[in-house]
Amino acid sequence: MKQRLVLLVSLLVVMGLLLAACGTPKQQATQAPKPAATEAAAQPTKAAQPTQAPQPTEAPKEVQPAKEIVFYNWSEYIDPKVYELFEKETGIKVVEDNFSSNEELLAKLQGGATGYALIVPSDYTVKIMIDQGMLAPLDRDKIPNLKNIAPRFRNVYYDPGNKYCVPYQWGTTGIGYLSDKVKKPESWSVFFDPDPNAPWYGRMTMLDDAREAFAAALVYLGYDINTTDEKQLEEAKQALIRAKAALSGYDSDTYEDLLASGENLIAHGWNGDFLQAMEDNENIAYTIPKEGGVIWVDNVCIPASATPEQKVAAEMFLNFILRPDIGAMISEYNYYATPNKAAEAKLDADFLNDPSVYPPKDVLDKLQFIKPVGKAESLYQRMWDEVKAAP
Ligand code: N2P
Repeated sequence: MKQRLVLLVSLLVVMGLLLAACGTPKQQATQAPKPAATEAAAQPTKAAQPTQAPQPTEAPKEVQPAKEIVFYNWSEYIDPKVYELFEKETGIKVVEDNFSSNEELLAKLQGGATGYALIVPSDYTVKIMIDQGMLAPLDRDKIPNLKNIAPRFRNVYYDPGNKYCVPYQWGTTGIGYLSDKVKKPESWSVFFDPDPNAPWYGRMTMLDDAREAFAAALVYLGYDINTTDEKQLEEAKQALIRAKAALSGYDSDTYEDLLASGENLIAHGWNGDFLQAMEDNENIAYTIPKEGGVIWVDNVCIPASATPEQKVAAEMFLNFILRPDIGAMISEYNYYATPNKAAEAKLDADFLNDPSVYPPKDVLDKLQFIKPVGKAESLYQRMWDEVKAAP
């Protein structure tokens, strides 16, 4: 085992040297005077405020990292301690702003919002953003810890070779419930064929998320969750409107807390959020109904609108969160599975064996990825608006 590791490490070193040798002269010229990330980290203020005026004979100046960056993220998705540790090491402050759905993130950036150095789109949204030129390609030399990513997260359809994004966490969408008050919902019918006499009628939430809500309805109806067939979508819309009468609301941020407090009894949501809430209420349980559900991979990417200074700082942050210890810290906080192989090695066996985090094969086989649907994107949006507007 150890021997294999040594072999792997030497292989990586050799590959790294080869890659470095392949760099263009220009890259080499700018890289040569660059201090290693940790050195820069040790002297953030010195690096940020050069005291000497640059001499004309000096090599071209490195872009200095921004002193503060904004991370546009899902709520409760990262341990705030990660920001503290990063700031201690680099002097760079990370400020977090939150969004609640991929569509919100996309609309915000398409609307011209700037100032974000890092964003966290899911798989299908990464593809949409790359196709629309909304992401900045990563400078892989600045993110050597990319080597920690497990091979199966490297050649993903939405970003082959991780050219634009770092896989962050992955998970599933299913149903959370209070096991002391409700028997395990085996089917999505709990939402789409709701029993008005059940104690959970009116005490359920669904994600405030067009693609996730339609995916739940479509999978219940036995259709492809990425269908572009208008009739099927219309049927799904009707199912969502039927469910609406049994909901206390749509919620993607606090649904797990409303379950933990006992205010709600059943919620459509993401596995890790329910597991987090188990800390407050041990009766919370998570299940994927017999019809199946959604599987997704979230990714940290740099928007094309980031300034060079923000991009350099963002890449330092990406390299930081890819460290095995930080990757493990993130999963220990948010209870989502990590695509970081080196971080996984640091996680408890209990976590790695939890079927709510790592679904067994028979469940995995029933999960589908949400995919970009092209022109039908606006159809989904219009129908979702109609669901939201329905009485
Ligand atoms: C974290 C939300 C998980 C993101 N609160 C789902 N893509």
